[in-house]
Amino acid sequence: MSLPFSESYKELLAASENRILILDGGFGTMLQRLKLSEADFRGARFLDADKELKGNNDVLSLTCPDKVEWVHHEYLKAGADIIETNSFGASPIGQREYGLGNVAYEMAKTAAEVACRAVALKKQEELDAGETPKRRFVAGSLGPTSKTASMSPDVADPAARAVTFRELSDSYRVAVNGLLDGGADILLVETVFDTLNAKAALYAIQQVCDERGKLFPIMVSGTITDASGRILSGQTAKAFWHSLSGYPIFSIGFNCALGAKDMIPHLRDIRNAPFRVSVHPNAGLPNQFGGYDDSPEMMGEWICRYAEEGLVNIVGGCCGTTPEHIRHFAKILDGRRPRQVPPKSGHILLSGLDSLEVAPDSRFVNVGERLNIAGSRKFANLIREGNFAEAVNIGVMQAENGAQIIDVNLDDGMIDSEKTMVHFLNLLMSEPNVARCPIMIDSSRWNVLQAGMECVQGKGIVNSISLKEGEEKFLYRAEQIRRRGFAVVCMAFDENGQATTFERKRDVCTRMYRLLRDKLDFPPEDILFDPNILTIGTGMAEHANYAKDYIETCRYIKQNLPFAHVVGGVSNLSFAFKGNNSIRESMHSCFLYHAGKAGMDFGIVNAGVLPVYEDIPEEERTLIEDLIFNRREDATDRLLAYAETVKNRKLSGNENADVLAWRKEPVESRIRHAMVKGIEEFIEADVEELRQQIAEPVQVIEGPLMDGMNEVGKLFGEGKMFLPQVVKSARVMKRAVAVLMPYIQAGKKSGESSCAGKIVMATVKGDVHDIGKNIVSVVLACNNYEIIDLGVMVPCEKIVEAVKKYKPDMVGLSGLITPSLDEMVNVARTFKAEGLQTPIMVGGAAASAIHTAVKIAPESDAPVIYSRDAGSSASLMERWINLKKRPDFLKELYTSQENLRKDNSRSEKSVKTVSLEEARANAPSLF
Ligand code: B12
Repeated sequence: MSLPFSESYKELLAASENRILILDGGFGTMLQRLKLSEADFRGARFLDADKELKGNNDVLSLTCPDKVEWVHHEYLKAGADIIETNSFGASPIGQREYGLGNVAYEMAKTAAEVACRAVALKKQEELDAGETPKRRFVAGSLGPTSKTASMSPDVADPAARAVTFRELSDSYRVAVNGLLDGGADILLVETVFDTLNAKAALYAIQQVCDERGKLFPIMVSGTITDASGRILSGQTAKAFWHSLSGYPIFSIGFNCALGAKDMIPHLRDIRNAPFRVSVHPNAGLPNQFGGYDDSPEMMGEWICRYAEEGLVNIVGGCCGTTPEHIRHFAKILDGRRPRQVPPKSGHILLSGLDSLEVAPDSRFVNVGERLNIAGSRKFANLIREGNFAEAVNIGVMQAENGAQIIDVNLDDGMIDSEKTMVHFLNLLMSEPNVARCPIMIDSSRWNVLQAGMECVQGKGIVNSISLKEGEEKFLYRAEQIRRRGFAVVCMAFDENGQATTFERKRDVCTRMYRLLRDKLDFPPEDILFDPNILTIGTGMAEHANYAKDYIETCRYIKQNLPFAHVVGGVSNLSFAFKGNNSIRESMHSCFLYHAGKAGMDFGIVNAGVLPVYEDIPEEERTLIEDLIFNRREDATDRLLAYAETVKNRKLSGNENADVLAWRKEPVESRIRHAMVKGIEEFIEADVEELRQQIAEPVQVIEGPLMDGMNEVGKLFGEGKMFLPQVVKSARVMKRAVAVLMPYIQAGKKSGESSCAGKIVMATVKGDVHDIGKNIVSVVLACNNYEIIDLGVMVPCEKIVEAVKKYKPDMVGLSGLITPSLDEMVNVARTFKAEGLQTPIMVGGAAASAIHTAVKIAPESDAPVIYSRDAGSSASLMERWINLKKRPDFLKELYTSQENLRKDNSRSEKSVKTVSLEEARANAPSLF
């Protein structure tokens, strides 16, 4: 349910419109100045407290309110627009260690009252001075508590948790009520080191907002703990944002742990978040004495950079910062434009430890189906035997083999599904190799879904809810799902049963969509419909249109229910052919090909075992498609008869004797075939055979291996191949390249023992492709260049660091996906900002000469060179390093890039549109 904004929300929106708001600074630093004793902390009220209270800053709101008010007042005088209440740990769980949990509400309320008093005092001072008072805000601070909900406190038991989501949300609820009763304008969930704790806080806040009938502004601020670029519980900055993307928050950002400089990459990571962005860094990293060294001016330099890059809307300070810092920040940010909040992309944003964004041009997303008791006997047995470690391994293997989301279904009559779901998910979340993926919690029982969501910090998907038990339950559950930070699968099922025809599927899905949008304002991109993939080929006439109707519904949903997605469990389709896996897999492949084209964008499927659509014999495809589209009455009989003839055949995976005909072909085609099919068995022998026949080992790569890879890329792009199959091809390629490496290296230019030059190589941030980069590295190494390989997904800052450290002659950037192009521009821009003159050589399937000339080169002071392949990289390097050749090389480079830019601007101009008036004025006179 969407609530009206509170007054403070409207005022905050107005205040943040045209300027960067200033938040206050460190609280502890200020208290240290006061040198408070244990007696001060206890005051008269807690004289007899059992535990030591010194260090429990929150108690000071009760025992020394004047001192707390003094700190607030200092920050207000320094120019803070927003001050944070002294309530970081003022919740029952936060106070448990001091034995003061029972006064947490009072602490939070008093903390807000004290802050409001300070604001009132400042206002009075301004009035007394004849000034127009500025609207200042009190942000109720909600710290993370010392417990974490998604990590185990016990090394021996990864499933153990010190606190649950519900305990946390109950505790936060007390604090939120206290803060709002005390007059807080904003609720600030801060220093988040575990996103599940933050979700518990947001859950509590929404409950309280409901009770009060209005939405208060919510700020959320995470803490990136170290150079790993992740919060303590393992999420990247982007995954953290994705986890919170479905909540109605005012701002997102980061605080604590890092200094102002080190915040920059993380602020860039959340650049596209459709919320305001806040940052309150420490005054540097703590020194050996636990103090902070960064002066206001030192921090100010970086803070100006935030503003110049348009990264922030709210800036303050955390540990070690003082009113002097805040005064300086207020001064340097005065008159600077705040970050423009980008509109929502409309893409579903998911996360595990890593982020997953599914845009309309993303390929089909495959959801691993092996962690399903009903669908996998092996998994079911492991769970029933209590062998959870092995069961988790199945998940790890799926993730390694290309599953992008992991489905978990523990519905079984013989086990306690709710308890098992919690235990299993806790274990799964402790295994980074699978926890990096978003989770799909799959159950027909609401209690299991609810318990599952409360174990997961990432943004996953709940599978599923429906109208089976009426609108009220449907809406309640959807709202509860949103509040736990999940997207939802809505199954086409209503009070009258499962929708089986196109008309029913269309009507039920449309009804659910309208309910979610109109009653709850549910984010449309977080809605996935499951219009039921039902079994065909059963011999029953009423089942004949099942597949066709599903595909028709996919098309309808994409055209009529904006931003929504379509999902389905594919194995249902072919149950009638149980026992004949070969034909079942072909059916799934054909079905996915057509449903995918019609708009099905998520599938619960074991995609790694499916044959490539093109490889299914034409006769078989026709028979299957006759059945799928119900093109003839005898379609089932004909496919059944055919199925008998291919029962033991295998089209996918390692092929058996009767389909080894391809082994008789020439070696180049065998290599291509193995690449496209992902067959590892013969690749080493074949590559060796070809190597002996040709002059240069690298030609094996640039020839049949690359041809095979390009074919894989084409089929993948056309939706005829799925990611797990591409992973298999990549493995074949890696094995093949490994055979060739020693020979390529043996061909290293002899007689030139000294290094010809140095190159830092990296696949840019966000991109995992490394096969090409590795080949280029080997080729360059063989030409006597020293290679410093930074690996894949390399953040810009690491590249800058490496350039400063190694002083290379060149930096090589690889990028194969479109977002890598922007990242390359970012690297060039950052080099310029850092005053680095090192030239950049870009390559990889996404890069191109035109993009390099038009978008990257103009951002850089140094040359930016595009290289088509590994071979040309060596000669380009040589022409740059050799000082005699360099002038001609640069002349040629700059001229060709200038020409490309001219061509580009000409073609842009040629499609320039004109206004309606101009068009009318230009209309031909025909009469
Ligand atoms: C193998 C592969 C994968 C493997 C990568 C395994 C690995 N360890 O590298 C896996 C399965 C992991 C994968 C994942 C994905 N992939 Co992929 N993948 C491919 C595929 C089929 C082949 C890439 C390859 O290795 N080619 C062989 C090498 C040798 O060629 P190359 O890299 O281009 O390198 C040569 C030159 O370009 C040059 N070069 C390369 N780098 C550099 C650097 C320098 C400095 C220089 C000088 C030269 C140079 O020299 C090399 C040798 O000559 C391509 C299709 C294609 N045709 O490229 C898709 C492709 C790149 N992938 C694609 C996609 C969409 C993805 C995913 C997003 C899919 C998904 N939905 O999750 C993810 C990406 C995840 C991420 N964040 O990066 C798309 C990208 C589309 C786009 N424009 O954005 C492609 C084009 C497929 C397609 N048609 O849709 N993929």
